[in-house]
Amino acid sequence: MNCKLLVLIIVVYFSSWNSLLARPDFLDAWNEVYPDVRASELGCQLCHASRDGGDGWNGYGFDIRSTFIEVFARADINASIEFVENLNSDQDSLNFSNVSEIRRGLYPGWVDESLNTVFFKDGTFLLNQNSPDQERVFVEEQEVCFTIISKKKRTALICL
Ligand SMILES: [Ca+2]
Repeated sequence: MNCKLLVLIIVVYFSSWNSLLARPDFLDAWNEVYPDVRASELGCQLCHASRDGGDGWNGYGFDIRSTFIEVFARADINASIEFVENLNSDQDSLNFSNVSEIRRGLYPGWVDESLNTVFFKDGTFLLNQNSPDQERVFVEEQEVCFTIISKKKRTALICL
């Protein structure tokens, strides 16, 4: 076998292997930041459009990806995850932050019905994409929320 061909095969093999390892590493990091929350049940689709991960992210995944590359120079995925907590990455109409959705057991990257945008590495995007799960674990656009204030001046957000 030609030596250059052998080197090429080895490089392709290990670069593929590394990219396969990267995705579970990112999901593990996410689970470290938010242990025991329902959103992790989505696996790769917490952030990616496809069940198998890869190119194509929901707004939340793309915000994390952009932060990871542009703010933290690919050095700190945990910090990147925390950095986007206060964004409304899925653009839900109630403006719930990512961390607010995560704490409510909702998916921070998906809204109800086919109102989602999927973003790709090359800067293109697809509008009006379906969420990956039909269960009610994302903000419903018709959801009604209001704030109540107790006699002790404590506030709570109630959503119906
Ligand atoms: Ca949101």
